[in-house]
Amino acid sequence: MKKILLTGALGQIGTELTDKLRKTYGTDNVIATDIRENDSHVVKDGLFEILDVTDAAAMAEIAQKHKVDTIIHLAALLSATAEAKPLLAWNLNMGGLVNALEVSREQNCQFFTPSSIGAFGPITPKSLTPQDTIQRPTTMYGVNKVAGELLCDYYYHKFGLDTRGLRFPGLISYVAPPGGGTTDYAVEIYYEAIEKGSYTSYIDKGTYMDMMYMPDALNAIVNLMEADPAKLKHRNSFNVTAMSIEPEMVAAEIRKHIPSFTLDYNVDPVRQSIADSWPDSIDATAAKEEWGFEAEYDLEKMTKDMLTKLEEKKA
Ligand code: VAH
Repeated sequence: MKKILLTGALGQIGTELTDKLRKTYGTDNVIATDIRENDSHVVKDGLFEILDVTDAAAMAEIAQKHKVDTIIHLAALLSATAEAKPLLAWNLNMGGLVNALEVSREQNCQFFTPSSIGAFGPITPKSLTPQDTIQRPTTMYGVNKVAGELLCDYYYHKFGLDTRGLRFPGLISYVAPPGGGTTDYAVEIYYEAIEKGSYTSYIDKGTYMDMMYMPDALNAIVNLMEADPAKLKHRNSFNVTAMSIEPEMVAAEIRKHIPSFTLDYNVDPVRQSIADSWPDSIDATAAKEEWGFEAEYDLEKMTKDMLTKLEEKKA
């Protein structure tokens, strides 16, 4: 039975992944950690430890104390925050990753950390971006993600560490709001459709980006980690996606449920320039062929579920 240390457990992915891992592997086999604590189910419903991932000794101590055999490292600053605080992003995103890889190596843990479509840049082919292609990102977040992919590959080839990772698109969830991302508009639009019946997007119309509903992202993490290693030709950077969308498409889908919904724009040049440097769509063939990746939710099914669940939360 796996014994999992999860960093960044109070973040957008971590909040829901903690629940899924506890249900899948048993509550006592998941040690959720984050730099602070709160009164959420993540802290109250199972094992939780405060951990600053830049503190290598503290991470090693928690891993040893709980005798973990798997580390899922999520703690990181996202693209927009990283662009505003590039040196902090480098220190946290890369320092935290090196610490998690070293603890995994020293304690022979299976390892997962997410990459992102942000690992691609403006000279990458923008449509159906291949699994293996040029990566010259122009953001600090993208530099962190490319370096992270290469570092995780290095730990696999050099030390035999079982490292695995996914290039996530924008993730959409009704549970924990994102923070500091470029794709956050695709979450905010649903919340504000329910709250105000309108949304002002900081990303311009016609700006296509890959997105995925959180349940599909959580399944992808567990399925990749459970995949037969003999079938993996790639390790730390599988392209995964469910849809390539732009704001007007989301608005049209919302109007099927809230006919009066209105969308207008106040474009944020910083996050727009980040979005413009990313692919319009990526090719997930390798993930499908090597470990059976499939997304269950398209825009229509996700929109129906998001609006239903947000209405329930509001009630
Ligand atoms: C961000 N949500 O916007 C993250 C993600 C592909 C986007 O990496 O920074």
